Amino acid sequence: MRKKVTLITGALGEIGQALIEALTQDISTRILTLDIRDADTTHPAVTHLKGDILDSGLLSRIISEYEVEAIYHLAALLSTRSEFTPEAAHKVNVEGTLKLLHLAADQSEWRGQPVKFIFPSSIAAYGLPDLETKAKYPTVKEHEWNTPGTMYGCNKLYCEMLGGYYSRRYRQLSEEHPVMLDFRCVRFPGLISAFTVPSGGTSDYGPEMLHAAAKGEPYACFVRPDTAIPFMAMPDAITALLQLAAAPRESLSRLVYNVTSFSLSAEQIRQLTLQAFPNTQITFEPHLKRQGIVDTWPIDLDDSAARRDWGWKPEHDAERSFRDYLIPNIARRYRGA
Ligand code: AKB
Repeated sequence: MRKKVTLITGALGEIGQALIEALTQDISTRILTLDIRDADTTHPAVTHLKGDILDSGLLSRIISEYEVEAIYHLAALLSTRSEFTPEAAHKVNVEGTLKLLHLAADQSEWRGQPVKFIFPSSIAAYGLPDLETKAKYPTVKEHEWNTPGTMYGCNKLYCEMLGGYYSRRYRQLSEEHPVMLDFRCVRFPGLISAFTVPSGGTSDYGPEMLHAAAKGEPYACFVRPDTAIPFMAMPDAITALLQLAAAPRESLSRLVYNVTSFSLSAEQIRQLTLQAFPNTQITFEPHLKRQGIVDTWPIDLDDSAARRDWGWKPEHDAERSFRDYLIPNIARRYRGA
């Protein structure tokens, strides 16, 4: 008999580490993690596989040994990194997702029950043409401005569509299960964790500023002070993934949902950081390419569909994120540094 598992790809990334911690609170959930890196420590409920999502042999071995009930497909190259190597990004972000969608469809057929496929997308799926338009349309709905300017944004938007395509293609497993592949997606804003530092993203200036300040290091922010995009503290991001995964299928009116918590300019993040770490030197040295990317991302997201359909509501607004979650945990992490 194959062991029943929830599969997490890209499991050692920022979202993955926080998600594993949340999922292992329920000891009945067996988790299979996949990442190109070795895991330092593993929980008894977690089996880690080191490998590439593009390795078809590895994916076949997974299917032969495990019955995959749900997939959190987190593996991706983020926006800045994807601009250095766009074709490699396309391979990982699109071909990797396609392979996982196939695996999920296959597993669903075998089980006679849809596999849940939870996919984090991003504000990078939006592309506003210029700063005037960004200011004129500060809050965007899911169907608006779907003209991404980066390879990563194109990859995310296309994979959302692939998720929709495979859900429709394999529709109607039985009367009881009207869809075969249960694809569900959230578009995240920039995420900020107190415990990990992101790499390769373009919203990274927020978390980088805070972590540098807590370490007592100077920080040169790579975007202008007036640059504003939405953000979210990591615990809320994990809540969003888990709530969306748990929502009854019939309550979902769409496959892709915006979720957000608060929007801040880089200067506002600087001020909040200085309140906690007053001796930090934070300067602005905008990087042409990275600034160009963030300028195409919206100031805010309209997440009313998620609020209505599955009760989404972030616990942390900007004040609470900094006061209760980010500052105390980051300060503790680097105490003595
Ligand atoms: C990135 O900056 O690439 C990510 C994202 C906004 O999806 N953090």
